[in-house]
Amino acid sequence: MLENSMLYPRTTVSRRALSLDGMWGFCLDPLGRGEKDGWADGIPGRDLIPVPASFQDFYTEKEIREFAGDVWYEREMFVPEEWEGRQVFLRFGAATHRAAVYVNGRKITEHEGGFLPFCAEITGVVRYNAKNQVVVRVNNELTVTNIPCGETIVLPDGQKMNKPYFDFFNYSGLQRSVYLMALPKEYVFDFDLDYELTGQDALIHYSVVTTGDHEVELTLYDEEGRQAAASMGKEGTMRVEDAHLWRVHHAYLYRLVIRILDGERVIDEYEQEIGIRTVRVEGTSIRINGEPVYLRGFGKHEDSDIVGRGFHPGVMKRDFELMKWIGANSFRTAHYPYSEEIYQMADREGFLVIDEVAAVGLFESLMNFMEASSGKKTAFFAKETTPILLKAHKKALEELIARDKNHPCVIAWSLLNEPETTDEAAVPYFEEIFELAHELDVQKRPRTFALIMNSVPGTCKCYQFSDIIALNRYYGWYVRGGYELSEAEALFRREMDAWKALDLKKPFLFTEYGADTLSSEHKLPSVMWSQEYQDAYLRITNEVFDSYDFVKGEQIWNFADFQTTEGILRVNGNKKGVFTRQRQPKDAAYLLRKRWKELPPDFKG
Ligand code: BDP
Repeated sequence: MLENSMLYPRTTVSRRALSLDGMWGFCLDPLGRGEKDGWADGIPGRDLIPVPASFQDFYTEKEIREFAGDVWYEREMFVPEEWEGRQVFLRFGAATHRAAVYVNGRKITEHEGGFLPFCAEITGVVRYNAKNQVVVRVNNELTVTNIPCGETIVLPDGQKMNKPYFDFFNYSGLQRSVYLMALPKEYVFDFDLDYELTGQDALIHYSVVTTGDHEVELTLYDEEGRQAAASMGKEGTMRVEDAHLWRVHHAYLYRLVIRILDGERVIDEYEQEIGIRTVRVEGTSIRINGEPVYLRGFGKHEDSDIVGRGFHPGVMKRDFELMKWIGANSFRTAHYPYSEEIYQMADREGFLVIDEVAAVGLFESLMNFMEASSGKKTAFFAKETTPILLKAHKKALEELIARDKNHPCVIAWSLLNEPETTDEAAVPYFEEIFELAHELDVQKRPRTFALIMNSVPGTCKCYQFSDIIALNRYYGWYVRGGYELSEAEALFRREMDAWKALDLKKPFLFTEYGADTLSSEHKLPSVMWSQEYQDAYLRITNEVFDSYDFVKGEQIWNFADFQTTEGILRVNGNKKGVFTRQRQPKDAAYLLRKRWKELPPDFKG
């Protein structure tokens, strides 16, 4: 079990949550001397930057944008007098990729892994009714022992540089919200929910973990605020009569209130919106509430101008509006867990989310998107350091499932993106990761991972672990692009025929396909990189999808253009977006809109 509760910070009758978002003091530590030089007591310089945000794109200096190493943040926080006697916590939505936190000069916690929240208790360290100082050291160096994988090299001039094994810019810093929280001593730590539909009613099987022994009460309210069910005890079942189900694009959210009681007195109260729905894979179907669904949507990124990977509610809102406009019903949180607010919005909007842990770059290459299509193999999991990586991966998975398990939008866990699977060494690694996901999820949601181009029948040793087979395929882009498109189609069909011959009786999903397209380029007849080519590519690809009954979804790469490491294959970023980075449509958006609006929701059953 995790040391700290992963529940989202909320203010209720018994809890307080104060946002520490805003301007923080900031400085780089190129010599890595901050610790020795006492920066835990206060950082040098007076530069201010916003939190949440990636630090990279504010500055005009290349050395800052590309900086690899420690950066330091600092701010004051006022702890109210009336919080004395409660438990006080600091909570970071994320610190990318690792952090050490100091309060009033004392180190209170460290955390590894850049895309999941962590808390630290600071009750014994803070001064009440007074200002307190928070200092955070954030390190953004990439390694092969933590996810996402990459390396950090030293250039001849002594500067460090990150070399990601993945195709997105290594944005970092305090990219999500920070909260100061007060909780009662005895509080709701965690809860699990599982659903069963019986006729018109629904059963909610639940268990609650608290930090004490007092009685627990659950009450469920419908959208009109009427009580829909209630129960006493830390474990049990609630029956919801005439249940409103959470459905794709028609979300119905109940409000679950969990109270710890001492007689009449409320010791703690926590609440969360929940949706009643089931998720099952049956044969080649993905079923929500027993009904088959064909997924259409995107692989996304948290990525936008100026704030980089920083959470921005305006960008989130625009993205959901565009996804609704185009007729999407789902997305994958490629290639890391997103900000919690995005899942809350998906719950509300009725989107299906494939929730991905940050296990990307588990294929040794700075251009795996190119090299895997040439058949390159790297025996990534045969490294001496693999056990350390596995440990970090498992910890991230545990944090991910604890954080996201009660979101109705989360219908599957994606446990890796494009790992090396051609070497036997991958097998025991996969076994552990896939088992852990099942163990931690009471709903036993389907597990998947995205297969890289060289992972095909005959070479891939790991697809059997997946409940849904997810393919990332680029026939017509990395493989036989341009005038060779017809050959690309033939090769694509040859691979699909090989999968068909295996008769796996599992749903297949395209978690990536796409073509880089510059919004500035039009060319008739089409050439690669033009908008016309993106359309031509999609027409062929869609025909292949529609020729195989077991293909139950398509999530195009990518929702929007996004920032990557610079290089000869990237024009100021990856341009496979259906929308530009500024969230305006390319021509392909209209083609997809037509298709996705026309396809029946349960296409191919
Ligand atoms: C795949 C990766 C994705 C890349 C994409 C591409 O999963 O992160 O951005 O291909 O090359 O290799 O566009």
